[in-house]
Amino acid sequence: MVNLTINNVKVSVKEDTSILQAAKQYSMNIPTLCYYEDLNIKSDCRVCVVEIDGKKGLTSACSTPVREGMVVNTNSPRVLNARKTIVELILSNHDTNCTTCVKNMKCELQSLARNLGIDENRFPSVFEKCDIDDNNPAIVRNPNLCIKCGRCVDVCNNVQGTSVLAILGRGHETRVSAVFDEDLNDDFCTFCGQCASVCPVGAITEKDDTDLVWHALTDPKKHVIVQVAPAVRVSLGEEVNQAIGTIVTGKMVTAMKILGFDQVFDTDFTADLTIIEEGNELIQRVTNGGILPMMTSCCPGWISYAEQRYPDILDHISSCKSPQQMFGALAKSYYPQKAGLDPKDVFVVSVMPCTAKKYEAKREEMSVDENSPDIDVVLTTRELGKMIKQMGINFENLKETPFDSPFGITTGAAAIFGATGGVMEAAIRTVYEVVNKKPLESLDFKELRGLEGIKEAEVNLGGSMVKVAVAHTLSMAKVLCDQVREGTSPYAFIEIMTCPGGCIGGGGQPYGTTNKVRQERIDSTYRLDASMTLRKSHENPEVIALYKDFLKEPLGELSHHLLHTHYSD
Ligand code: HC1
Ligand code: SF4
Repeated sequence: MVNLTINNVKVSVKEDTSILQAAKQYSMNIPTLCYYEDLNIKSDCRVCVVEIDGKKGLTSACSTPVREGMVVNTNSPRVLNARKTIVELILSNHDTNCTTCVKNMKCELQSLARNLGIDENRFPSVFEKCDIDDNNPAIVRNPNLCIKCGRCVDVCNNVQGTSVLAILGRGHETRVSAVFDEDLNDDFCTFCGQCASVCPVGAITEKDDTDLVWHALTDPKKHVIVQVAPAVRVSLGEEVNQAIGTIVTGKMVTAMKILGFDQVFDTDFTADLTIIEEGNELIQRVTNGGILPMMTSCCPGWISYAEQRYPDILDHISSCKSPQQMFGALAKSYYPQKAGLDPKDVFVVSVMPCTAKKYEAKREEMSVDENSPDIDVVLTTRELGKMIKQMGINFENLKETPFDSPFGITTGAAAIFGATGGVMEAAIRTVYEVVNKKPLESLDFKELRGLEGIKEAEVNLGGSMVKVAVAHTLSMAKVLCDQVREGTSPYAFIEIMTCPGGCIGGGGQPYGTTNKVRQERIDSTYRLDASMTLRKSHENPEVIALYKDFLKEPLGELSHHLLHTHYSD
């Protein structure tokens, strides 16, 4: 242990702890801007400077390890003046029209300026307005708000390994941009939104579609239905002042009824359906000598990545549409038929933890009727939080309401879709029982759970041991994709999710997502699974009824038409 003094408090911390972390452990928060837990230390912005006794200059707390006997002052007049000067200089080259900024009240720069008491800027403005990049369906990049902290570049390069964003130019010309100063587009961006998730200001955000939904909700001709993804119920609470990981399913449904949705359905239903279709596809590939390993297809960030960088392995990807899109296809075919509605009047909204789902919904293949998309609008968890606040709903006091039928009964297998490894675990629960014709002894595949980058398991299918693997983040996906490309992959089935932790860590989730937060959301996900009576997708009675009444059989003609697609370069 290392003993030192921070602000007259004697502290004792492990070796190699930074001054920033040491202070935090003792409840003293040093302000930061370029620093983000779990990302690389950049030490660029110098907002976290502190004064160390005996040292002439100021020191960055994020990058300096503690030393025995150190005496640190995190708030001396010299420190405060330096911090204030740094922030004023940033503000002098920033669009300071805070009230119209998408991150108003959620902006780290804004709260830093407030905490430092900056009422007026001593430096003249050198701000010059430039174009906003909002040409893609998922992400808006507003360079006018960028403070060049480099967090987005770090997550894009080092977590995702995609290197779409870069810091270009020098001096006054320094800017964060997509490579070659291009707009973000699907030639190279996967729309995972991890950049938006870590941006401290409003420079990269999801495209805000809340107005489209308000508009539909007030249109008397529209029958507006909504589906909610598995990962939203364990994170939405953070948007409405609940503790991290609070499971808010019932209150969330009530809130959406108050917002005016005619029916509130559960994406978990089509997650169960995906397992039936995808599980049968796997069994068919294994028994008919089809292309293996099969790879999951529910994550649109991963699909984009594969199309851009691994076009030669696209036939490994399952032909199943994602649960979001299976829902959309049924919502514009089976549902209006059952509810006696004209499909043209049905307006379908999704609430997803994901920015890439906005892009997925607009892909050409995702329309039963080629003139209109199956999903009309995709909102992120953050956007739903915003609508709840706009409506003035006191979330905490809401009563709980169950999801509506016929897409309302779900299983524990679907509940875990939002955590890395969850889709694989759900698939194994079904495939094992279908192939081996006996119940699985333990439903919990602990080796597939948690934040390890790549996880593996072995399953006995019809007497032979089959290997499966799970990867999250695109840099981990790359490891498994290279094996598939080289023909050395030892696996029969691979799950890939783009975002760290899976969808619970999606680019549309509440701000402040760190590994600690991801783990809490994951724990809630498995708690939810364990609490459910039904925990296997093939036991979902509404899914069984859907096959009986409408689809007839897994991988049948109607399933192929509605629930499957294929990807090509
Ligand atoms: Fe996901 Fe999925 S798990 S992709 O992360 O397969 O977004 O939550 O809805 O579609 O079910 C997202 C989450 C989500 C789909 C499912
Ligand atoms: Fe979206 Fe989930 Fe994929 Fe992230 S992991 S891109 S949240 S589907």
